[in-house]
Amino acid sequence: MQKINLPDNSFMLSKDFLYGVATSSFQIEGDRKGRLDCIWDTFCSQPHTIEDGTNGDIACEHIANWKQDIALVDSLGVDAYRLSISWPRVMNADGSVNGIGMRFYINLVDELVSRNMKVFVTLYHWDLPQYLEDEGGWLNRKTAYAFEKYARIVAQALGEKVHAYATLNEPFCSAYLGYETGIHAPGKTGVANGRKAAHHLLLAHGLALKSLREICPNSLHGIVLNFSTCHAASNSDADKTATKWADEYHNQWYLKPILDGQYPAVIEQLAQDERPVVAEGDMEIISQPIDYLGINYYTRTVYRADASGWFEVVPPTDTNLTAMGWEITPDAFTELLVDLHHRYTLPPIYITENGAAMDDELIDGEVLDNDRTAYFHSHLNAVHDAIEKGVDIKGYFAWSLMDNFEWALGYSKRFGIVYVDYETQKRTIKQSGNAYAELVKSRINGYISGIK
Ligand code: IFM
Repeated sequence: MQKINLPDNSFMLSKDFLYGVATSSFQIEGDRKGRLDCIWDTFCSQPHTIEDGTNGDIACEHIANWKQDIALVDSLGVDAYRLSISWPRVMNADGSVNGIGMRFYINLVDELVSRNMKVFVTLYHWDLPQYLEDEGGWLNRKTAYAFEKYARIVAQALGEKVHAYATLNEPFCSAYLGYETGIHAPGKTGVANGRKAAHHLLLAHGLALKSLREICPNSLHGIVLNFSTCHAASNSDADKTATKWADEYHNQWYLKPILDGQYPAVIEQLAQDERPVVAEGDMEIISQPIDYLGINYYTRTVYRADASGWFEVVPPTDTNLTAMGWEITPDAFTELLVDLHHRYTLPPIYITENGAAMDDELIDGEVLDNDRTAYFHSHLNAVHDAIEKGVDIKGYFAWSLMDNFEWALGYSKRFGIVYVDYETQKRTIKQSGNAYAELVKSRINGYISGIK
């Protein structure tokens, strides 16, 4: 069996380093009847939005199978589970609480705590209630205040049983894919829309953070951002400048306001009517201190300058790709982490997502996904290298616990370390899941550099 190995003296082989697995509500829960509609329900019902024409109505039937699923997580020996709350499952349109929905998450958190696992809760992993989208969604500043209210209610219900709250998962995807390119729900387009949505998401983060901290002062509070290392296609000044713009537009746009209280310089490249309206005090709300930063990483992106000098993506020519067509670039992961460490005064970091979709086959009850195990091996070693270079990384979550609804690609891509047969809902731990569990279980108590 392919293994995941780390250097003998690695901090990541001590129990001071946290390992977990991650999921999100819409991608696994199913039970659409138990909640209000969200923007992904609407998006999935429109023609040509989802590659395989599917939706989240059933998904992994996690609402029905949650007890077995949590037992499965526990059987991997991990320290933590990262889940997200479905806003339309816990809140009614009139602002009252959906008691059954909230009870589901209270039970889930209690079960995890009783099994000695740390709970990482993300409040928003893209499933905006449709009734809020009907009022403009993230283009409406009021949505940020609705989010604050929702965050308060969840924090009051789950309290400090939650080890770490994250306000948002990957606001880049919500804003850019959802409101700028339209390939994600709600399918809106335009630079002005994308930037406006991003600003309101960041505002929502800041407003909620303040409330979360008040209600649960002993939990950790942060945000989860995704990054793709930006590489220039050539050494030409034009390509290098375009790549810098791309990095600022896609990566730093979300981090710099939080850590430095300002948008990156690329904002000056936008026409006035494409820039977000920043009200007085917004940047102070957005830039409150966070206790940790969640980083999601999958691959790098190569850019070149287009005819106008703006950036465009150069598709990979490499053949070392995942089933998503994403290049496998662990060195770029270390580079990203070290670069962020040098640019900013970072809080402690958790790698909140990392993993790969591969063309899995279930044969004789087994999935021998050596390719995914190799991906975890190289990327965990990339995290080790970043730690050695001084980056304060406290933990790592594999994406994902189990195969699930991969957004605009439906169920055609499998990211799980557990295989899901969608006909029977049978779960089978893949070879990569066993390798991950073995790594997790091989750790020692305490950490003495150089000695394992
Ligand atoms: O499945 C997604 C997840 O919801 C957010 N981060 C990236 C994953 C893989 O595309």
